[in-house]
Amino acid sequence: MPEIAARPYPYSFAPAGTALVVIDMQRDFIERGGFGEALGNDVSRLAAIVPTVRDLLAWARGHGIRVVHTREGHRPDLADCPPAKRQRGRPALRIGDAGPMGRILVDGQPGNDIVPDLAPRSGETVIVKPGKGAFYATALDEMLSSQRITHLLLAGVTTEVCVQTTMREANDRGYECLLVEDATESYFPEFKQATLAMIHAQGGIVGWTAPFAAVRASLP
Ligand code: TIU
Repeated sequence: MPEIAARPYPYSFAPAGTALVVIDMQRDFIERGGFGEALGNDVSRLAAIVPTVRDLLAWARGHGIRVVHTREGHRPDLADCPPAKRQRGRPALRIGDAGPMGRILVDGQPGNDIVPDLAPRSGETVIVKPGKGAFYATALDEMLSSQRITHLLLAGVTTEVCVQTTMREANDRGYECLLVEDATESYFPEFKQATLAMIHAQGGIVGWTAPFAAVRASLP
């Protein structure tokens, strides 16, 4: 069984039972004029991980590891967007408002697209999710369990919001989860570091973390 040199201890996985889940690498969070900037964030830090996520995707595809992409996006009628989420933060541009990349955080709008370098390939699953966690109000769990997936490698943005929420949801559902350290990023570097630490603390209370180099080295 391949093994990744991970924290807090080595992570074993069978490629056929493993999926790479790339969370929300969409223009809304990575480019100017989207939801991330509307919330008051400096979005420039997030683009730096795109080359690593691209290499991670190539590695997974090359080894037959199933790939799942997620996007945080709402229906055009916003029926799946709780008013509390839309009001939160009192931003100048709210979910559903017209912005420079189309309606903010709405499925089908240009801003909701995954960045071109990481575009899903045919045969890969794309989950559009209304919440921070990718299991909430989606068919992700049913899809993974029907494919007998037991292990998840996670990447994407932002580390402490949608990535950590998804990883905790997955952990509670019994998946063995590893977060790829340099394939995830936050608007707040200190939150990223704290998230990595809290995931692998207490003997891996939420799961494992490892850099992409260690993931790649597990399957040459
Ligand atoms: N604001 C923030 O850090 N993140 C989100 O709103 N969504 C995701 O993390 N995808």
